[in-house]
Amino acid sequence: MKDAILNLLKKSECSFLSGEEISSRLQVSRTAVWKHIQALREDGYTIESRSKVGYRLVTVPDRLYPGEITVGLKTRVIGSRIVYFDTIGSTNDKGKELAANGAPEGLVIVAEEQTTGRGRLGRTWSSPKGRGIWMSVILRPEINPMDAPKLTLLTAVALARTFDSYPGIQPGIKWPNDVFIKGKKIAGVLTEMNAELERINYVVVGIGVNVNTSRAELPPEIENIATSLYIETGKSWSRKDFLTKLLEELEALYLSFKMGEYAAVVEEWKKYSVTLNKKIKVTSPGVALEGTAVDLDDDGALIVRTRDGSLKRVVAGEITF
Ligand code: BT5
Repeated sequence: MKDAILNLLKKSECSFLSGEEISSRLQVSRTAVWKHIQALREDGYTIESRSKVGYRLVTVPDRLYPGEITVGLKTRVIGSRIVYFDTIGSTNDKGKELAANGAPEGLVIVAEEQTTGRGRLGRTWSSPKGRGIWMSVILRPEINPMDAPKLTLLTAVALARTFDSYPGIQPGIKWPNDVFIKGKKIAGVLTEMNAELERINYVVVGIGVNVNTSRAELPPEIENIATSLYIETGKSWSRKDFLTKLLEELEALYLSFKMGEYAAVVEEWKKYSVTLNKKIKVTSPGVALEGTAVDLDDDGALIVRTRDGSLKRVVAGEITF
């Protein structure tokens, strides 16, 4: 009901809508309308009220409320349900909990702030309140668990496409999961899954994007290696618009992936890559090698030419330049 009232106020744009009209259109009492208006105000909406005239929506808060996101969202699967938290430990942990309890594919968990945001291998992910997009998506692809890393690359491409739509922003993807702008990390992906030997139960794709974080808000340990859209452009951007575009790109890529069209994703990944043709060091469980990143194969594995000229295939791990 709260969302229905909000939508009516949005539709009437700057003009006043009487309490009587709202109550008759939505078949609720005037008192109920008033209570929901109060609740919307508590959520941060500025609603002007004039006696005998009615209510008028003045400003919308900078929040990632599901009602705000779904209104203009053109997806079928990704974001078909959005679960919102003001503050949470980690959206990936919540995603795993909900997925284990049967949450459907496409459910998105989004939070204004994470208190224990995670990167890979137990690293921390800084997630200050209201400054970025800290979200997770539940997927249930019918693929071999060995193919799950492809989802990380696919998500990185969705992120790169989204950044690409911002004026003057040229995103680069560092294998496997980082998005960089001018040599600094602006977004990361953490893919976690629950699987049996040959079957995936669920995948939780966690995405962190620095949108409006200022330099002063970056923790000292990352201030020289991280950036945000705000730092790069000198102005704030709508997190809602970024999230909407990202969910749409993610859905387009995921649906074509499910149809078996992964080669095009790999090609696009290569186009955005800042890893290929660079001298790199790779560390992954049980592997440590140096060489030149020469290609990404059709499965999304990195092909590295080592000093002796041999080609090595790396499916997961960490690279440094
Ligand atoms: C990642 O790990 O890049 C994956 C980040 C995924 C974060 C999302 S937010 C929503 C969801 N819920 C979670 O709990 N996590 C996911 P990795 O490649 O391991 O990089 C981690 C490293 O990036 C850290 O050790 C820092 O050096 C750096 N870092 C931390 N916070 C950052 C930030 N906000 N922006 C840029 N770099 C950051």
